[in-house]
Amino acid sequence: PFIPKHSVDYSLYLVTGRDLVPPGHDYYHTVEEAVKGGVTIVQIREKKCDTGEFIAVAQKTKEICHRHGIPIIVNDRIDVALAIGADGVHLGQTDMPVSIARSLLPEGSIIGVSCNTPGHSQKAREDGADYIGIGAVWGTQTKQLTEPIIGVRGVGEVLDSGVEIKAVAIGGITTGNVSRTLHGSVSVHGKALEGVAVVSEIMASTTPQQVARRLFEIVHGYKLAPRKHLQNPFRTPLDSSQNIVNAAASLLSIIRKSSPLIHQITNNVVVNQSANATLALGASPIMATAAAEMQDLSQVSGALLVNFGTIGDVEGMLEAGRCANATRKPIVFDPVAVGATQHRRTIANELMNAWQATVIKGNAAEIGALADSTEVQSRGVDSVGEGFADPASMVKALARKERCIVVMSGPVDYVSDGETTVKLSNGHELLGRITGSGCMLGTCIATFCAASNLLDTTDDPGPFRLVKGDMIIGAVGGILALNAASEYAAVRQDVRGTGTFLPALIDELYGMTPEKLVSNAKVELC
Ligand code: 3NM
Ligand code: MG
Repeated sequence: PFIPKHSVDYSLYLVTGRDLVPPGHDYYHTVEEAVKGGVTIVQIREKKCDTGEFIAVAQKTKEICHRHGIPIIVNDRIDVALAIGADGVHLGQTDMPVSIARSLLPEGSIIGVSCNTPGHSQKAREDGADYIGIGAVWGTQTKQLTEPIIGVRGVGEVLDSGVEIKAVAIGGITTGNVSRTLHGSVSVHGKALEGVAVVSEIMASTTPQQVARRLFEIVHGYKLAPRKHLQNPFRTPLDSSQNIVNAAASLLSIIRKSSPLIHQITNNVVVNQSANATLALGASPIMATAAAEMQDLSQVSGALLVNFGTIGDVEGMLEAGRCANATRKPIVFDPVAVGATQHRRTIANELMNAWQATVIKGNAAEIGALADSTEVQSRGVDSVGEGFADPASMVKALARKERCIVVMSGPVDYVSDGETTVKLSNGHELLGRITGSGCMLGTCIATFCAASNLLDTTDDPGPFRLVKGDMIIGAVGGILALNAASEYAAVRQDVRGTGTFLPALIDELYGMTPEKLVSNAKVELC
């Protein structure tokens, strides 16, 4: 083989499809343009033509690739790979076994295997494959699929079983979802993709070079800084709790000054109180649920809250999140009672496949369910208390897995971005005695995250950053606000029980100041 195996770059893997090339465009020109745009490896895939034609097309494609210093892989056909001196082969689950292909091919040949399940990737690793192609991650028109679409979370599971093998995802990947694909496709052990494989996005394009360049930039940017979708280059140093508290408290002034629109899809138990909490903080609520209006709303809103307490319009939730990611608005996801029913687990999975949450907020039972923890059994909406031997590590691990901020609320609240973990111990016990205080917490966090996003005035934050501001600061701000308000409300003369506590809580959010937030804060770095 022309390219040494160890130096192969899987960042942008083009799989060919001659039949997809648009009328008036030439296949070889498309491949060459794509390579110039940044394709790092090509697989020639011909499902319909005779062997003679396959060899002729593969030979010419190889010349283009090698002229540009990148490897060429042949789909399925060992004979064609041998005939043209390809750098390797790509094998499907029903193609020749890896060991036989290995014995027939020259030493140093690259062998890739298509994988759809953790079992496939485990076997590919045992068989000594060099890389795996995991798919289909999204729906695709290019190939008649014989296995289910697995979504980004499914890719994460397949990655987990093939730990040492390089992996790309394939199936329906476009410039629009590549960022989501990379961010979402991560195993619990933190293994990520080496790159993405595309067919139609490049082959069917009339501007293959531009499309390839765009894809490459996103993949490359992501690989340089896999968690960068959360990172503000001007971010607050997170090395002292006082820094964090001060930065979080100052966001309240931004909220009051800019009055961001907070788009909330929430459950019908709490719509009214959540909207009032938003107004009390100085922001504007809009409680819209129809999918058809999400695109327009995402243009004008400052943040999105998706709380699926009474799971209504899932289409609206899916579309709202997609639009929020596209317009770089923070998304707070509140997976109410996610562990309680299979339906909720399925919908949570579907939502998290479709978009990248900025903050996931839940009580111990919900966070435990998302983390697949057996330590805490979900009991519907009622949290069972902290419940974890080491809550800080659990929250941090989930933040790493989901690549977002995770907030676990309870008598003590934990917040982590996967690196920094903060513990907040203020708040009043009455919060746990009224309905919807957790939902209001989601609202407060979304409001503070909107302010943090506004604070960052970077014009073009690059294709891989999904939000602009410092979201851990936003999350801490939202928690501090509700906790401090509860403490002030609980000691008021006019509060005689849970019924009078709720309006008092709204009053105290209304009367909140940055100074009060700072003075009530009990924040520690874990
Ligand atoms: N293999 P597009 S999906 C060739 O799931 C191929 O293994 C798949 O084409 C798998 O980028 C696929 O146009 C087609 O969606 C991908
Ligand atoms: Mg095959």
